[in-house]
Amino acid sequence: MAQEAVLGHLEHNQEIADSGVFSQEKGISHDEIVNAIKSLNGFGLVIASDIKREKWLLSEEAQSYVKYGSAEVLLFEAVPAEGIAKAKLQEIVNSKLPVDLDDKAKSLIYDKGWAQAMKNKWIGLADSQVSRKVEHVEDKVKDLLIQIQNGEAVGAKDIDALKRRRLISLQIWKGFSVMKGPNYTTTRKKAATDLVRDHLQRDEWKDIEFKEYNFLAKGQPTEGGCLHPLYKVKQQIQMIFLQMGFEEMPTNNYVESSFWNFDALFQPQQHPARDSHDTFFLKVPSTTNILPEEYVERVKTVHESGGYGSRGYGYDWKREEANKNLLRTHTTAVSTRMLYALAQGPFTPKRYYSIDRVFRNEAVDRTHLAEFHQIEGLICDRGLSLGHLRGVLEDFFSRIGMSKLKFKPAYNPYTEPSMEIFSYHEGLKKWVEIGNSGMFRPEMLRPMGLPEDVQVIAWGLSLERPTMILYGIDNIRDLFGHKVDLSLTKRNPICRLGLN
Ligand code: FB9
Repeated sequence: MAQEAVLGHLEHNQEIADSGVFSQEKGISHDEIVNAIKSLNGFGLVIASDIKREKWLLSEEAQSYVKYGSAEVLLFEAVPAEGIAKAKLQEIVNSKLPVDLDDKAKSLIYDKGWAQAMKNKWIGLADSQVSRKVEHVEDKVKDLLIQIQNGEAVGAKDIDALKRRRLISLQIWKGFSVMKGPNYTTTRKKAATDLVRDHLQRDEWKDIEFKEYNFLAKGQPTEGGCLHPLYKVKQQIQMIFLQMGFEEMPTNNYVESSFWNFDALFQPQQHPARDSHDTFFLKVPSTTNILPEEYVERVKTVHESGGYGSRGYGYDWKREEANKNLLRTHTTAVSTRMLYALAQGPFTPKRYYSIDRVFRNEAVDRTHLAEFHQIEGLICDRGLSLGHLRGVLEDFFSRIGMSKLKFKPAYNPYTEPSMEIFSYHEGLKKWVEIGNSGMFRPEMLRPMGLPEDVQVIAWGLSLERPTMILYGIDNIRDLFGHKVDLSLTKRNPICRLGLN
């Protein structure tokens, strides 16, 4: 319709002088007229010349100044010659404004008027009393805005001053003037997009007009599956473990007994972490009944009276406590099972890793949910020391792109010594806690049956923390859980951990 209107007008007229005026005369939107002109110009049916007009638009605040006077003049006129208490001034200014103006607008006009009148040194304030500093003022701002509204020229300095007060903004209008082009015709054949059988059969192909290919057109977005950022970071970290010779541990049991999750790790039964405020215990089935009885006895003994150089905790260890089922609070429960299994046969050194969900009944906030994915690595070998632990941590974290590490003594019930791990994050310009580590205690390893000279070094971190930092996500609910925006999954970039 727009193309026909343009071509039809040029049949009896020399030109379309202004596409904006033309669109109003024809009752067709200017955007449609512009698109039609561009298309006709592209095929030489018309010749289009750019028109550009600049127009200053008044803001709502400026329009109220044109009606009621500028804020500073309203404020000045509200101050009587004998002065007035500041507390009463706003009431007087408001009384000069229309009643239907909302309170927020009135308050804005008062605040701006006060600031400008003080800046102009029209008023003064002493002991909460406002007084006039000049006898008379002119409302230059209102006059300038009326000039602009009438399309009259205004000096550059005045324009800048009004722009700085956000009273005016520049509107740039672009349009075309149009004349007949070399290929002008009054009616335009619909451009064909493909050469088809009919064109060839009916000899039309000779003078068909084909639509131009738009090589810049974006292809249809491909729908399909996308990998979640957590999964992508997990894959990268798995590759690092595998490159370092680690084997994955079977973590396909969220439900665990308190025995494997706590007791076997020498975590005392009265430890606060074993309280239902920190741990999710199961109602059904509430207890386990399959535990390696001989090993359980050794664990009971080490808790009550120690052994292997330890004096134990000296409390009455209860089997029913160990039988309680829970959602594992750490993947170290799996590490314990793996080390116990390793101790049942002739000892061979092992490197194990796991990355899977763990559950903690803790207060949730922007960076913590009641569950997270724990990353854990361990090395079990003869004669390992803290030096080996530091070495493997330097190697592991450098592969994630964190080479500047610091270690801080820490406490874990099942490791001694233990260290918190920190790295200097160049992006965040600060030291970031990146994990925890330690050497499993003899009270944990010896009851399993591992030889006296075998040590285990281990460390852990979360999958969510590095993922949130790498993908710039500051609320864990935007990463994990039922409120995740699936488009985040579709648009997030590939994961490239610092490859050292
Ligand atoms: O992941 C953690 N921080 C982290 C890790 C990587 C990272 O990479 C960025 C790209 C640069 C950034 C941050 N942390 C461990 C440290 C803190 O976030 C901490 O506040 C939260 N921790 C979790 C536990 O909190 C309930 C992270 C989680 C954690 C802590 C300890 C272990 C595992 C996970 C462990 C262990 C362990 C210790 C000894 C032996 C075996 C396992």
